[in-house]
Amino acid sequence: MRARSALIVSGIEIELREVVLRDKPAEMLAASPKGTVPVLVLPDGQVIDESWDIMLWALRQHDPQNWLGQDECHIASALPLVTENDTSFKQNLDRYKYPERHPEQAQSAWRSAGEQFLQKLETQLNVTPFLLGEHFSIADAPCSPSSASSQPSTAHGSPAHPTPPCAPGWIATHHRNYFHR
Ligand SMILES: N[C@@H](CCC(=O)N[C@@H](CS)C(=O)NCC(=O)O)C(=O)O
Repeated sequence: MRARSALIVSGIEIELREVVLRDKPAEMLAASPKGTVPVLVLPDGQVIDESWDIMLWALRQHDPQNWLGQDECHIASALPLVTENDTSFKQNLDRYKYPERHPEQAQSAWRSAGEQFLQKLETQLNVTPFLLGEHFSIADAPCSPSSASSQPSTAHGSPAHPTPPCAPGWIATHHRNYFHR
């Protein structure tokens, strides 16, 4: 979603091909044998197959909403947050959502571990409207969908908990950016 939202915001035209992950097309695997999406194939044959790299590629060409900020420092500040989002937070979220696959700890322990990251985001969002300041940036786009998906759901067999911290207005901004263009 983050790669797609950066491509949308940048206004770069692409041909979108949806794939079924359990039946990956040979053309996709030929372009990127690691077998994860997104995969961006450029007209000259160059392949970019990490969502963060696709974001940077798109926004470095056209960044009308200034997601990249004034200089490289903005990107450097975003990176630790995005990395934590993609590694320990996603792992804790997944384990919280599917506790039957991870019986080594109680579901509440996965939840508490994940909440530490949400609390970090919330603390920053109490200071500034977005993670790196006054404007939606390259840090917000990757982190807000994961935070939104951390809202507990009984669909996954999880008991209903009070909503974990995370500014709903901030999550809504991401959805506005992405869905209403
Ligand atoms: N670090 C990669 C992670 C990509 C990733 O894991 N994508 C998932 C879908 S969200 C995937 O393609 N999984 C492969 C599969 O389910 O077979 C990125 O951000 O581009």
